[in-house]
Amino acid sequence: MFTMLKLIAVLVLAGAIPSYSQQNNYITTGFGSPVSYKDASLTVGRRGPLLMEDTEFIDEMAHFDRERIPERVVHAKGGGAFGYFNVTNDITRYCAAALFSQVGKRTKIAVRFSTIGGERGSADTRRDPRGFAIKFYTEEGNWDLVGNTVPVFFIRDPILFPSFIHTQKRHPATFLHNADMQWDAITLRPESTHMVLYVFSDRGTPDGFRYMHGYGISTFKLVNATGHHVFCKFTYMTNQGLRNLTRARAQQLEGSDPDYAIRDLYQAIRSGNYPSWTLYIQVMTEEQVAQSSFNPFDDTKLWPEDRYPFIEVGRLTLNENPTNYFQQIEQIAMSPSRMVPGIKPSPDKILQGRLFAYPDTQRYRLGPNFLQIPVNCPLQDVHNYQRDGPMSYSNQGDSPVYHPNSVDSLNVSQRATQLSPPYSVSGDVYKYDSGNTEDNFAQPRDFYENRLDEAARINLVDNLAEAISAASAPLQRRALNLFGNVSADLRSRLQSRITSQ
Ligand code: HEM
Ligand SMILES: *[C@@H]1O[C@H](CO)[C@@H](O)[C@H](O)[C@H]1NC(C)=O
Ligand SMILES: *[C@@H]1O[C@H](CO)[C@@H](O)[C@H](O)[C@H]1NC(C)=O
Ligand SMILES: *[C@@H]1O[C@H](CO)[C@@H](O)[C@H](O)[C@H]1NC(C)=O
Ligand SMILES: *[C@@H]1O[C@H](CO)[C@@H](O)[C@H](O)[C@H]1NC(C)=O
Ligand SMILES: CC(=O)N[C@H]1CO[C@H](CO)[C@@H](O)[C@@H]1O
Repeated sequence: MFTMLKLIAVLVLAGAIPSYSQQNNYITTGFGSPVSYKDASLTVGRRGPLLMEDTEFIDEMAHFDRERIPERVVHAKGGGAFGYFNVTNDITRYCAAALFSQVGKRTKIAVRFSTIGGERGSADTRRDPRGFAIKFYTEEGNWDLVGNTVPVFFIRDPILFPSFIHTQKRHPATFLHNADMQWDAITLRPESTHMVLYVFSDRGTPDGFRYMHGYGISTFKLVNATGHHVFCKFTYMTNQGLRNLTRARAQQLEGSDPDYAIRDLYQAIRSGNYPSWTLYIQVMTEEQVAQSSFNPFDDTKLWPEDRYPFIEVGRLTLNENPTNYFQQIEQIAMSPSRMVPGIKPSPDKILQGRLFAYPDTQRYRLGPNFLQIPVNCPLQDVHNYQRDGPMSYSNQGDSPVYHPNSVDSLNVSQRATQLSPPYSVSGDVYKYDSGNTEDNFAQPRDFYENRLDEAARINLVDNLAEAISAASAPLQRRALNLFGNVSADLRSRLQSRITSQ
């Protein structure tokens, strides 16, 4: 990786680590000393026992004992690649972020695709939204666009996230997936209806990672060079076309080829068949926010494209496979809190909760110095007053450890200050439960009636009926009530397919 090479070059120049005048070609311990024999441990006689003094054995075994880091609490199974982003349209009237400054400008990117609910060894083709996260290595720091492949989210308040995820994971007693937990939570929180319809449509079983769109879902704020802002949603559409698996095929692949999507991506890139996506923004001014009939900061809602048209920004191309999965994909840390000058958070409650959750879990999953891992390193030097902690690798030498100081000549960037203009907020501090106070069904109804054709409706009903049938009778009735609020037609089709209610 280029960042790794740069880091090593810098350290070598600074005299921090010795440079090797010649490469060796023998096997070593972790501390670099040549191993005497690799295929046997040190024993007293032919039949053992082993000796404590076999430091080569202990070096090998003790490292092995610590090979696993915690898997991601969500999005544990995934694959990824590297590539570049190329600006194709000028959006500087909305956003002053350096990566958008010029048509034709290229920025290195890393992408990680994932399923959400399953463990790290689970099958790629299980019904689920997919994660689709992009890290842009810009000249003003790393910007992470952490999206999913369906355009809406199942809740609009982040405090419900841990509970909702628990219903997608395993039952505490049986360690089995449990349809009652899932349908209990879904029917008690009707704001989940919109996402549930997407996930049980064909969009819930995409054909690998290359044939899906990506959506930032959470609403952000873009600031332009004169300090004016708009609110924004990000969408990146596949140039390969949307493709999905039938339910039967997806279920078959769960058994026969659980790594189907990871393999497909790797092979496509290896054969020079580089997948690409076109990045768009939708924008809303403060006036449009004030006049909107729905809350633009509600992650269960789409911004209708007839009123908020897609504005092209550029093209994302993946042309480089990882050379070391653990170092480049497992250890990559994506977070919506990683923004660059010109991109800011909006009041979106889900986003505000996410700003805390990702770096928090990454400090736990990878350790507090996870930003020093090469794949997470920015292109430019880091200058701050954070020091030490486990595994600190680039500890900024002898530069001052406090601010303000009279020693270094660093100051904040005027550009970053100008692109962070003050804004006002007001309101009564309160726990506002929006489960039933906002419209939960108009957009799901539009999805069912207008966005799906009849063939897609048939698949949706089929997929939903199978899943609801696995729940107990009272929950089946609640699910029918829920979908009856979307459409009487959907309810009656489901009713005829669910036998035990
Ligand atoms: C309250 C809402 C949410 C919370 C608390 C939350 C929390 C998390 C956490 C803790 C991780 C693991 C990160 C890691 O270990 O590195 C994660 C991963 C992820 N989340 Fe969320 N999430 C939320 C909503 C969303 C939404 C709305 C999206 C899509 C727009 C999303 C997309 C992703 C993706 C793509 C990943 C995987 C990133 C990767 O590939 O490393 N999440 N989320
Ligand atoms: C980047 O986009 C510009 C503008 O559309 C185009 O002229 C150029 O060929 C593109 N470059 C690459 C490497 O895709
Ligand atoms: C920033 O946006 C405002 C409001 O739309 C506009 O008047 C101004 O010209 C924009 N600035 C730049 C540098 O594009
Ligand atoms: C740092 O920048 C701020 C704002 O541009 C300025 O007011 C301040 O004097 C600068 N401080 C130093 C030590 O240069
Ligand atoms: C939906 O409509 C039914 C009436 O058929 C009602 O009883 C129910 O509470 C509504 N809401 C939900 C979330 O199911
Ligand atoms: C919505 C959609 O594109 N559905 C397609 C999913 O894949 C099956 C099998 O290829 C098609 O028949 C559907 O049209």
